[in-house]
Amino acid sequence: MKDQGYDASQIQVLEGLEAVRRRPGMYIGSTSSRGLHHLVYEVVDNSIDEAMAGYCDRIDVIIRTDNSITVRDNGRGIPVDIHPKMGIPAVEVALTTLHAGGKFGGGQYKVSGGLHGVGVSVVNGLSEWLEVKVKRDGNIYHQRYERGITVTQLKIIGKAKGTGTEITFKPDNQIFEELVFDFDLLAHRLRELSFLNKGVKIVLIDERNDVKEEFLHNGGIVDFIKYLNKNKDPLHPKPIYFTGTKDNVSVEVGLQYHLGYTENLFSYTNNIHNTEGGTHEIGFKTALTRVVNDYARKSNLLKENESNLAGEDIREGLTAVISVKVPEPQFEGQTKTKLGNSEVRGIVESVVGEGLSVFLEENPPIAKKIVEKGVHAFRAREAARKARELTRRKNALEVSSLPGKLADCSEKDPALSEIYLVEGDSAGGSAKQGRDRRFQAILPLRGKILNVEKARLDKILNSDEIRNMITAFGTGIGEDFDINKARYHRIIIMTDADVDGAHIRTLLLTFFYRYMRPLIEHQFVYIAQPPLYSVKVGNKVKYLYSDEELEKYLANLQDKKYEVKRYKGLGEMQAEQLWETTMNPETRTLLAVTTQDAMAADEIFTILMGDKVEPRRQFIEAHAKQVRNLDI
Ligand code: 0RA
Repeated sequence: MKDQGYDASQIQVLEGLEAVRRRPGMYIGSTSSRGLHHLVYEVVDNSIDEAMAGYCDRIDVIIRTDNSITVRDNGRGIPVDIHPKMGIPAVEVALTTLHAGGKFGGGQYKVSGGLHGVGVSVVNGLSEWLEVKVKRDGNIYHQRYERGITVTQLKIIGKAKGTGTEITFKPDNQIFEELVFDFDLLAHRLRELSFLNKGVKIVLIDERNDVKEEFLHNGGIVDFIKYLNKNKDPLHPKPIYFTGTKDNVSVEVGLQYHLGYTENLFSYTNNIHNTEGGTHEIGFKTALTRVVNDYARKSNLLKENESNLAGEDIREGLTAVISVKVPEPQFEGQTKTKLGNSEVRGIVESVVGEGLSVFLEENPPIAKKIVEKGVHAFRAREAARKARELTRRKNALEVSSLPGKLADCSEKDPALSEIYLVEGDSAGGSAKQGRDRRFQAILPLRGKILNVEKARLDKILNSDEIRNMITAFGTGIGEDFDINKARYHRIIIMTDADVDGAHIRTLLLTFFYRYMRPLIEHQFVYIAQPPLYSVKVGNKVKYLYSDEELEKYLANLQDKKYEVKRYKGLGEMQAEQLWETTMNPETRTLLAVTTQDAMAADEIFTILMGDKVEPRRQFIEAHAKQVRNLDI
């Protein structure tokens, strides 16, 4: 009887994980680098669940030299007893059955998950091999799987002190296009998790080059806010923090104002970043606007005849983190990252409303500063609106409103058109000659474009370079931005491979990020990759795009005679060369700019362009080499 049951369930298992292998994208989004890293997050999420249940305070993530990954925790250990229906150990059920994750423990309240939470079996199915070790009841249990199929029975392999789970897996090269893990990417997510789960120590070890980083934040999201604002000048010394629980929904909110103008709101549900916001964010905004306006009136900082401050005025220069834990989260929106649970709105609103009223009453000097900042923002917004109307009217009056420097393409379909933003007039000239004018437009940009971090919208609009870009793109800017009016669906930044070029590129990205964000969200923005070297052997020329590439190529040349040329700027390249190496869609490489990581982007932008000189200098020195491939 038992054997029969085992067979039947094994068939089910094979069918389940076969489906995962046939359509991996359905389960982990993609089989590119992003999907690869998703595997790690999936396994770590399970340990985080164990931590949130209060049984685990340490998680180690190890990148092995063969690019396999170990995730180890000191939780209770995945149960090893025989599953009554399946007739195999519970741990084997968890690893070989689709959607079994977390559900087999009985009455387990699994808070993590959502977008992730597809279960460790998916990771198993997509791994060349996976080994699990469980420490429970004084024993170490071990089992191995290959491409999701059990290849050894669960065995005791030693004595254990304490309890825990250790999973090591090697992503399958039959599935993934990319197999190399990125330390910084993993570090970023693990740091985020450590902020969101205070007291859990997460250690990331890279055995490929002996690097180790530890994340532990007993201050939780208060530490998170400090981290986000570390290169900013705060308006008040300490982040403000509220917490509360109602109907099984727990809410944590941290916020701190800084002297800059940007609003940075990060919302999370069950540790998942909600890039599209949702009901928790609406509840937060509603409470903030109401309480600050009430306070402003009560304390006479807003006069009777003055209108209320708008939400966006009150959020200028605000960094906030909203973290909710919801038993059954519902996600909506284009990328399924928008929290939809309607009950959460009121809960967050009341936690923030009550907490903030008390805080403002008890801290009048800070309250006054916050209100004054809002009033200031309100006036600046009015000024910007007037400036915008002025530019709009001016444009309408001009006969041909496209900038004179723009060499437009003849194609009229935006989906087929691209524009190169080229550093310098001389490179701009080569690009104009080298391009395919049917679908490639060229806009040369001169000098250092305005430093957008320091300036307000009304000032930015005064810059010729910026106005040329806005007109060429056709989209408008800020509140008026309309992606449907974009004249090109590819906007390609082409700068020199030196520090100045990196700086201009970052300035442009900052500008897009702050004022034309949908361009980035729709993946309209790209970075061109001009070669760094050419090597001439006889009359053959080979272009190389990095130092490593050059080294490899030269090593293979052995005794042949060759001539290396290093390109310092695009201007040194002939028009045909520029076409061949950097602009020809058949042969070029473009880096797509993503918002995958608004937080890291903001950090880099702020460091590179904020008012503080020292962190900027340090950053440029540390990253001058990599900055070429900045993927923000
Ligand atoms: C279900 C029940 C129990 C623990 C776990 C799952 C568990 C799963 C993972 C995955 C990675 N680390 C984990 N740690 C624990 C509890 C069983 C009990 O009552 O002891």
